[in-house]
Amino acid sequence: MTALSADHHPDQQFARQWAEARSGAFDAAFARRFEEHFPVLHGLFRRIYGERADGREALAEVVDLAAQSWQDRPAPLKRHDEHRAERPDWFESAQMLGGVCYVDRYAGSLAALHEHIGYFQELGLTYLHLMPLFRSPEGNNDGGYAVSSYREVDPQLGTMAELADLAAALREAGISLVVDFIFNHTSSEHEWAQKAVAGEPGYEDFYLIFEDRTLPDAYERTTREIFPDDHPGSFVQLPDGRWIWSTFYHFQWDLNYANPAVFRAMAGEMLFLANQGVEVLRMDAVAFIWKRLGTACESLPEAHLLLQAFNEVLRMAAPSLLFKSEAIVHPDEVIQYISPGECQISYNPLQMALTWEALATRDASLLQQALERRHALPAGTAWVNYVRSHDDIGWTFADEDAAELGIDGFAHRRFLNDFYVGRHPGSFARGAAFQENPRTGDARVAGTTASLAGIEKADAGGEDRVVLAHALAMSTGGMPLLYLGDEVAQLNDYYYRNRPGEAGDSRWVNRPHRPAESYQVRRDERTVAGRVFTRLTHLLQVRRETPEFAGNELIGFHEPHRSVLGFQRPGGAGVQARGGVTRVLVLANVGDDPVHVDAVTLSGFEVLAEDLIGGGTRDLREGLELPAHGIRWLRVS
Ligand code: OTU
Repeated sequence: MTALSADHHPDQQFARQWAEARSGAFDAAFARRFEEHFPVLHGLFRRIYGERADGREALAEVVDLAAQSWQDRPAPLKRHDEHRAERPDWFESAQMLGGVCYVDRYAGSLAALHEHIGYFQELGLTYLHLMPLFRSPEGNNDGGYAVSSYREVDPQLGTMAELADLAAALREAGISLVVDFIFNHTSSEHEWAQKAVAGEPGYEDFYLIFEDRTLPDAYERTTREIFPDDHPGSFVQLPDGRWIWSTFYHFQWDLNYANPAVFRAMAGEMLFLANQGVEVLRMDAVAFIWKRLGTACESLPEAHLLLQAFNEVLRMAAPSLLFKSEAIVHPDEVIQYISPGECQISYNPLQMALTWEALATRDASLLQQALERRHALPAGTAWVNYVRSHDDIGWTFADEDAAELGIDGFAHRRFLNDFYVGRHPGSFARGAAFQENPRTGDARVAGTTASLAGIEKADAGGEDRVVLAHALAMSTGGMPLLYLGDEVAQLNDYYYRNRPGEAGDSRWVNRPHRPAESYQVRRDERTVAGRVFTRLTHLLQVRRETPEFAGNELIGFHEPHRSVLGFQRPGGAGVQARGGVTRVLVLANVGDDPVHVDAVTLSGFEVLAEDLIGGGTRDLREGLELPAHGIRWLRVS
């Protein structure tokens, strides 16, 4: 595909005239952004939809939606847009800290969440991801990832007005509200889905429905099975015998983005949410949104064009909103979604998986290699570094990278799965297998941080590993994201097996209810919860006070022990502008034995280093003791 920039587009004239015709109706702020973004959006539409007349119609409607949405945008949100524009790098600061929770499991309801804002501030949260909270089918709804209406909150959690209230209260407290935009699929109960199946004009092509198995068979020759426990392949059969594209659960039907009306409809839902005060949309399952016969139907070029086009729409009508990419795929693909014009922030699944890999093997080599090779990002973007999510851990490292270190990817994944589900002799972990596919040997692992790290099994290194994993997420560069409850070492919830609608999906093992008792004793260091909480909150405070942790720049630091991970953080432009010549040296020991880092290894630095975690000064001529699972943050020059 050629990169047709709008400026060189033969039909650029159309864009201009079109802009002029409309701009009379726009206020100055919108008109300015329209002029900047419309040509790009137009170019993207041409690349996605070609010359189709309905493509042009959809584009015109999208712009009308954007203009209307801007007009309707509440004044406080417009002020917030301006505020963000003054500091466009706000999300790269060392002050950023994310949290994630389920509304029902953490608080009960949207209204009840207000009571926890004080605690969120105590932790220092600046970003709160509420797990899917939209209307969804009864029973199994994939934890809300099957959406029946993007404009209605699940009545058990509250109302859309309450969501907007909560967004305002969070904003007031310095916390950005993040919600999922589940845009690859809707639930089978969504109005569009019902209309599509009924063949209602205008909706027939909203989904991918096939009369017989001919095309599904052809597609399935190259697609991957994502939820094989639910159904084989990528399609499910409708009661009338037809087949519909269903990448995930059988009740999640993939939208057909080859139809421009789908883009228009989803742009409308996105703009609606932006005006409720949502500041970040977590773009769910980005890799899957475009299909082409003969390909894996993942991460196709059009998936990127669609995200860029959505991004242009938002830039016009809700300029401060960010997209967060959820691409849990090969690292070469993950990186492609991250740019200021596509997704400004992204989960960092590689660092997450390799942190667990290093803890299991007691060897930091693969993680060290990934940080040196795959951590860099374009300016104006940031990683979201998490220790675990509500999902499984997928071992998404690149086989090529592993091979360089003499590791066979397939065998290593098998080892990691066995290790983390506790099948490997001597394993400290208590995890559950997710979507084990006997045909391909593929599997993933679910479990809370504390259970995977050894606390549930009362392993001596358990608490240290929880702290170590979080310390890495706080220091490699990017925003750390805490799964709320993990800071008080919550354990697996095995009761999901007795809850209908959850029993068949082992990810529920790592989605416990708010651990109220652990929170109560979080100041009591005689308890596990108290010790983990005290150590983690200390690290969080140090991170906030360490400007070198802003931004994303990372330089590897080689320490000869295989169990030691080393890197330096020079800090962002802000630190350098203040004439800073300091950096933070991070050393972490993933092994079960202490390590002595000798003076020669540290001889490139001035002799005195500031120990940011332990306090005081270290004389590097004496070398450094790194305890088992120990971490050091040293300000060096
Ligand atoms: C996402 O994850 C969500 O995080 C899951 O909770 C949902 O079930 C799913 O989408 C469907 O909406 O397969 O196991 O990147 O790994 O998008 C998690 C590819 C998933 C997938 C990811 C997906």
